[in-house]
Amino acid sequence: KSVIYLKDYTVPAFLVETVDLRFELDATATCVESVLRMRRNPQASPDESLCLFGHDSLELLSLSIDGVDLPSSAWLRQDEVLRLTVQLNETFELRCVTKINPEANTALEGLYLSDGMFCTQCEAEGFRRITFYPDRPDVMAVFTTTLIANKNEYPILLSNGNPVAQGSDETNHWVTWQDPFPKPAYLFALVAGDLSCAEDTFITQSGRAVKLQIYAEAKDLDKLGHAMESLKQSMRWDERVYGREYDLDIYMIVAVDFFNMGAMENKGLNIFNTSCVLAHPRTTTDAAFQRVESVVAHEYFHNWSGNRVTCRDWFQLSLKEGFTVFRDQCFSADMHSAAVRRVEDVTLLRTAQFAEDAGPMSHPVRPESFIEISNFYTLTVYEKGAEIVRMLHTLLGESLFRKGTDLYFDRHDGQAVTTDDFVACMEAVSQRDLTQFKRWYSQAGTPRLDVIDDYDADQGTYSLRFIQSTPPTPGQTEKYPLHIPLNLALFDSNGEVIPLSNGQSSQLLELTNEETTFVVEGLHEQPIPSLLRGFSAPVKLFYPYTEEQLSFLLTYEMDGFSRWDAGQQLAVRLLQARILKGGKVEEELPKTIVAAWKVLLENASDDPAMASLLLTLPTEAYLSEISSVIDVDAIFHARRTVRRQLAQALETQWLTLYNEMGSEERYRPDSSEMARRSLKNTCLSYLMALDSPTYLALAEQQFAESDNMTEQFAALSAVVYSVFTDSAREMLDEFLNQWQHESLVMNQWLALQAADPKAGALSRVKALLEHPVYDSRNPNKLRAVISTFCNQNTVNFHGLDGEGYRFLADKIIELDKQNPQVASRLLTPLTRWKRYDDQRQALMKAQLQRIIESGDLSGDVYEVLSKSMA
Ligand code: B3K
Ligand code: ZN
Repeated sequence: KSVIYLKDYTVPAFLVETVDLRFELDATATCVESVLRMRRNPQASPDESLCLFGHDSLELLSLSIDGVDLPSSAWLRQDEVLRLTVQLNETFELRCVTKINPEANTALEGLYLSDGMFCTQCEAEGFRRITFYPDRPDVMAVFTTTLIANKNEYPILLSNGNPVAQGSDETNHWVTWQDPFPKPAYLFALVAGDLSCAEDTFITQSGRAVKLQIYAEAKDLDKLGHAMESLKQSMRWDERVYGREYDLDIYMIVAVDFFNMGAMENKGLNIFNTSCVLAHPRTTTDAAFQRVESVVAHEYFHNWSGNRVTCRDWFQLSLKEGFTVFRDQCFSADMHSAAVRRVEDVTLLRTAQFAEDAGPMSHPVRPESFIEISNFYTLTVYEKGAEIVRMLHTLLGESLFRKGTDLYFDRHDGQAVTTDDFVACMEAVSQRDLTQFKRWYSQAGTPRLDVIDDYDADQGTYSLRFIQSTPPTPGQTEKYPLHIPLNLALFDSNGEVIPLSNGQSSQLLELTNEETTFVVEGLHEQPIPSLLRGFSAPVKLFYPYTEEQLSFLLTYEMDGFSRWDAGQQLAVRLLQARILKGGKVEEELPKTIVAAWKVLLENASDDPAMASLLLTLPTEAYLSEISSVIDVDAIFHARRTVRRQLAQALETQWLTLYNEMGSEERYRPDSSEMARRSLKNTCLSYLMALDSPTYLALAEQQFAESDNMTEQFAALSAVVYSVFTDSAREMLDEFLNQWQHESLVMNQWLALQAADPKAGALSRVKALLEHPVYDSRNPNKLRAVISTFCNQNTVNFHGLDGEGYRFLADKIIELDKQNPQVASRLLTPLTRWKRYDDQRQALMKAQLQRIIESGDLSGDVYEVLSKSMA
């Protein structure tokens, strides 16, 4: 298995001007004809031969150049590469015919069948499973695609761009699509099937009408309204905030049930996992509504950040992903509460991305090498990449940042570029030197920032000393100081902010050295610092806050993130102390915590969405990430005990708030109603921690009476996680009965049971795998059961009999043959073995070893395994 390096990049030897594709669609034998107008790249060396990529599964039927058939001696085919050995002109036409079997394609990459309909997934390297092609993102061409299929079985035929011709005979029909914008092959898509569609129109800022279509199976037609609204909002937002207008006459989204990830931004024809597009109040939780909104926006924003300007090579993936995540984060922040969205984004980063960056797969946002690029669609490339763009935004300010993106889109429209090109635009508009800043792209690992302060009462001076360091990561032992923007505020003892030297209430410090000292003069008392407001840089901050200071910030800080974080750190203190004692500590809760939570509860209705976050204890995942050795049982019990004690100590308050948040109104999916439901359900889950039949009755009532999935499912979850196992069983059965025909609801039903921490979880999970609603070919189902069990049901997955680990290894070995991408993802929890005690380490390593020895592994699984065993 060979390693590909960024340093080996060379320009393509040949360019493609136009591609004409013709698909005769058939479930088991699809014939693909491609005609490429090619020319030698004047920038490449003139004696390079033509290389096309093609997967082993391609059957090559014929190859010709300028109308002349080539004999098989005219090429060499080896390891995905077809090298032409004949002499070529400056320009020529290459015609290639291949045969493929979509039905046998279980990897769900290239052309495959999802519930009987044809669809494609080409990013990153799926196009080479369709035909031989210079499948690399810096080869951009104009595509024309003709689809031919049986007209009864596949009445809808879609591809990128605009439909330009069609026709039919007795049995078949055909449609030709043309995409005028040159694009890399990874943005190609086609769909053929029996689909229904919701339609709308969007008038762009320049007055053009764009037809919007969202396709799904007929039974799901009533679940498309939210995605349509989200799409229109995204289009408007990108015009307003980035000045970007949509460029084709039609924008299509298709929902498919079999999909390896969330969605794909193919030009003019997005293909979505049903879970990221379908939404209806009866069947979809508020969280899923929000996910639909943000994924629709994300894929739409790619039309400029990704499609019009794309990546030169896959090492630049964060150029489009980091930037687009930043854009979708800002969009959601504008649509809802900016503080809430920031807290959610930081939570994901600090738990999952920090854990990735501390593990064996740690890599820079712009990686140096890979074996399988699919393994690099990571939280680091996406989420840390978005933080880098956010820091640029912070450093330059709103208006210069916008000038920078304008320049970027203008300068590079129609090109395939690098993260350096992106930063160069920011440098050009700001006249700043961002050379050091670019280390964020090349240096892996989470920086640590230690802060030591000192107050000199006689002089009235306060100094802050910042010391930064980054721990070594695989392949990168030496680390250099980063350019860290740190947003600082100081408070006096009355809770007022102290104006800083810039006359403002907060100041942006730029820490560029290993050590930086910042001094404030003319103070009358020792200030309380709020460091890293808004989480202005993706670092681990260490400052010895006292409990009083944290309570103080929880009360007075108006930066939403920092206020929330103060509350979390207060809880972290308590939880960590108990984790050290094994978790099952019954001593009384400290008064500071109870008092803080009481105030939060009393003021909760001012901002219910934020209150719900403030009142939620740090997750097991976060507590694990910040542990030196992860003690799964202690973490679980500590968290559970503190929850119960908080429920006990403030029982009346929880109940009052629960009732206050209850509503007689009909369901609405807007922000304020979502916030209300979120807070209401947080209260319910605390009340259920009391194991009292009174609250069981309350949950049962909510389950029975709610007219929406958010409340129904929250009630079900609360009961499933409670001690009332008989009631849980009944409710689960009732829920199954009610929703068994809704595949997405069944995913939730499966996931909820897979996460149930009660003893015996593994055998329950194994039973779920035999359940009729389960389907081992469907990635959503695999994730719902296997991934949920291994990532969320920590006490059972990490059971000391090692059976959880064995189970996962068995599944990986089985799944790697079917779908390597999903198999490689599922492997993650085992790769984190170094974080656990010796006994678990040994058990985990034994299973990794067993996977290695199981035989012929995919590049995907092999890469992750070998790196985690190194
Ligand atoms: N660009 C796609 C991800 C493709 C993953 C390929 N293994 C979705 C997105 O980030 O928008
Ligand atoms: Zn993306």
